[in-house]
Amino acid sequence: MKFVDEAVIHVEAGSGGNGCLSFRREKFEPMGGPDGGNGGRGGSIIVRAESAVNTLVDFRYTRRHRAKRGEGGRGGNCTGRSGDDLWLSVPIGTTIISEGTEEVLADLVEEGQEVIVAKGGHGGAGNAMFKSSTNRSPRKTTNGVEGEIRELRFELKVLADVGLLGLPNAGKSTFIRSVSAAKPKVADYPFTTLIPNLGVVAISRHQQFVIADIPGLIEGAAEGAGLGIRFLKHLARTRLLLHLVDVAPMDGSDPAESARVIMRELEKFSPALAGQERWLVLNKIDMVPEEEREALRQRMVDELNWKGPVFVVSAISHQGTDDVCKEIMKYIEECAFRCEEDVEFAEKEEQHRITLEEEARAKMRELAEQKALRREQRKLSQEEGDDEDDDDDDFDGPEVFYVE
Ligand SMILES: Nc1nc2c(ncn2[C@@H]2O[C@H](COP(=O)(O)OP(=O)(O)OP(=O)(O)O)[C@@H](O)[C@H]2O)c(=O)[nH]1
Ligand SMILES: [Mg+2]
Repeated sequence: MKFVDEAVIHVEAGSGGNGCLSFRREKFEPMGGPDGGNGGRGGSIIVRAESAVNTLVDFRYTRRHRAKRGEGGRGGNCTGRSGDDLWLSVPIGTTIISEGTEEVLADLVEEGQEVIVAKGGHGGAGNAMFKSSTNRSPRKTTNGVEGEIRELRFELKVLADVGLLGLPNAGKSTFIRSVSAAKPKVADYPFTTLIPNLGVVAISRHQQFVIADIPGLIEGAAEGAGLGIRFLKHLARTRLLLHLVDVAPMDGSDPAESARVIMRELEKFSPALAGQERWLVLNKIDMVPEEEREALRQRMVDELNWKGPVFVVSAISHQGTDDVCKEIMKYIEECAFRCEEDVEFAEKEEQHRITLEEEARAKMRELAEQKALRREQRKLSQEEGDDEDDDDDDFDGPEVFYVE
């Protein structure tokens, strides 16, 4: 199944049915009075978050969604049948944005959470409604109200507490494999991971957190190089980032410089994301002789002028990974506790999240515009006889799944 994290759809709620014009005419009641019923209500369109849904791919194939209109009223004071509501299921973590105005209509982050995105129109009034002491036989009716019509954008961001960051081959997938039951593919070539993978890390029966492994970043990612930064937006809802650095890269490159590459890309993508709590995790330490490890750690801290927490691990042999997870759990619990106790802190967190999402959205838009421009230019040059392939940034792959 394709992993799709964005879709634009068109929704049309049903219009209300029209009111009916009718008079009661029966054998011994020739002047029975008005009995035209009201029209039924039009169906609304409701979006609901469901854990059984993992991708927005269905909305790529079906873009128009229409709810039924209400039926017209009938004689004998019969109200028309209401149009059925239309339910659209989306994955948990989907944000609904009004295309054009960019207004965020809803953020569906819990199972079963739902929102009406287009309201069905009211039914029109039948002539029976207009009967009064002065007008006993009204011929007036009203038509049903039009249902709401909207262009919506769905944006899915996976929900994780912790996000993994790093160059390709840093060992992100190996790390998530070693600490959770998730089993993303691991290989010694770059860009093994093409879509986000989520894993649940269980510290104890009641203590667990979700960790997200996203495709590796490379220099120039903010300008669209490699798989680009489209997956960075999935880190927008994390509390903590783990920056994995390969301390013994096969190409002999400098680990400190590799770390700086990621930091620069992060900064370009979103200063808010770059400013988020981030821990340095020096991976593949099994490749470094034991007596050199402390010196290496110190050198990295000095060169990067690193002030935050640093961990030294070997994801492949589980060395040090449990310690990282325990510290993460502690940090997440402290954050959650502070959010409950300290209103100011909670507000600051919320504001940070809003800024981050705005920055991420602006960056994605900028990249999409650049891409459209490039496509346009390519089209022009193709018309002039140049034939280059069009690139497509949809990835085929399994859906995002939680593994416990
Ligand atoms: N020696 C050693 N090798 C490791 C360690 N962690 C990962 N590797 C190896 O590094 C290579 C890349 O690991 P991955 O986990 O696929 O790296 P990644 O960061 O997920 O890479 P992308 O998905 O391409 O971004 C694989 O060959 C792993 O076996 C480690 O702690 N020690
Ligand atoms: Mg990977």
